[in-house]
Amino acid sequence: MTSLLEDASQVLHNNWKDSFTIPCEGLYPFQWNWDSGFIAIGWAHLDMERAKREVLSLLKGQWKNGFIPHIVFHNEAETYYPGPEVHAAYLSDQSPKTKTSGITQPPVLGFVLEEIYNIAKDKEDILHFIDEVFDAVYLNHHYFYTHRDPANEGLVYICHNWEAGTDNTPVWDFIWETFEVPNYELDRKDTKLIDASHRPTNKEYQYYIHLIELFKQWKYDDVLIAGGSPFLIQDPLFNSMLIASNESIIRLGKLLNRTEKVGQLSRWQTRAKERMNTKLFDDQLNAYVYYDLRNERKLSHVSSSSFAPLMAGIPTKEQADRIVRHFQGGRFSGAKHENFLCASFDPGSEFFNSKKYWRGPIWINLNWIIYRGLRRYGYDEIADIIRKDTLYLMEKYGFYEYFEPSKEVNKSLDKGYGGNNFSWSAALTIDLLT
Ligand code: 9WN
Repeated sequence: MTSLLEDASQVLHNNWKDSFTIPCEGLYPFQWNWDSGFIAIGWAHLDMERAKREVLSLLKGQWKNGFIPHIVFHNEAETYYPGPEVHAAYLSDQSPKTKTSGITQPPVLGFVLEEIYNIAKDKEDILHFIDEVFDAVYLNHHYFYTHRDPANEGLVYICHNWEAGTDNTPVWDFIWETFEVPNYELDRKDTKLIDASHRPTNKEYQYYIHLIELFKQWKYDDVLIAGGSPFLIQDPLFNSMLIASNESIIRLGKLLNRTEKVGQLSRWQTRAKERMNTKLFDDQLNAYVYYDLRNERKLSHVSSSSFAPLMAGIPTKEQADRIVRHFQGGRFSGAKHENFLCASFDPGSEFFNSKKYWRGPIWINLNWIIYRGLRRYGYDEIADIIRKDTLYLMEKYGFYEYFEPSKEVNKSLDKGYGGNNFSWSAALTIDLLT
């Protein structure tokens, strides 16, 4: 093992809590939905039984209607806000006994299962496991297409910025300016644990909490949320993850002879891919953008989420060629390739901030998603740059949560941003190295 691989493996071992992996000691002390997916890929390389446990633990939080929450509170911890009592998922008649939040995150589980299948040496054993969890993942996709697509158009909505996974992307600024919020008493812990200037502001947290308070009033009823939530977005990353997961469970379903479910998934899939291209591809920006259902408008901004459709095979070759220009002397690479790939928000925008969370810094899961997408379309050279940049940042700073994109600024830094020993940074490094 190289030492980077050993160090990455150590991070996962340290963050393992008996049956699941926390994203980061202190900062994120519970099980998170999409984190656990990326983490399971890392475990699959090291210890297949742990990869399976990770997935089973996440599914313990699944609701009766198929919904999978963004946090599962298996354990108690005082270092995170908002905890289970703020989310109060028990208000919904769909929630399980296990404490959870009442909002979700990008649905990566379907393609994670296929990744695990591909990594596994004992195919029979892993297929047996996938057989066990297949219906739960199918039910989750069924939930999305029957509860999160009120106009029945093939794209699903998210109702909270935490559902996007990209919590404070500047795109949400344009939603916050559409409504007022009361002044909630916040009990933030994150800003005491790491540099507060790298985190969202208190004003932004007022919006985050306000949405949760509304959903609680509505007992997390999807019809009321779709009818009243001021945040109702078709997000290109979220829909791409669902489409990539559909594709994977269609393939796995065929191996398992789940003919009827494969048929239904394929119908959702065809419509979803078409709609991504007719509704979310922006011809001027050469990228996928966001649609604000509440205010019926496109939010035309380019973030790293705009490139995620590559991984799900959504763009035509011509669209993909146009997307790739952002990395070849375009705004993300910089004209002279002065940036590491891939910033989380358009570095040429006035809203870009290279240090602040999802407003600019590089995130390793998005790099991995974009790397996979570029490989899928045969852009091997540029995919290789993303892989090299990712491994360079890990090697130089360690497994931080996010990183500075500017090569010049990086020269004077000795660490990354946000939490350290962050699980998905380690897990996906393992995958890129093996
Ligand atoms: C809210 C756990 C999560 C990631 C998100 C990331 C951050 C949480 C927070 O941490 O969000 O879910 O409290 O800031 O934005 O993508 O899943 O690592």
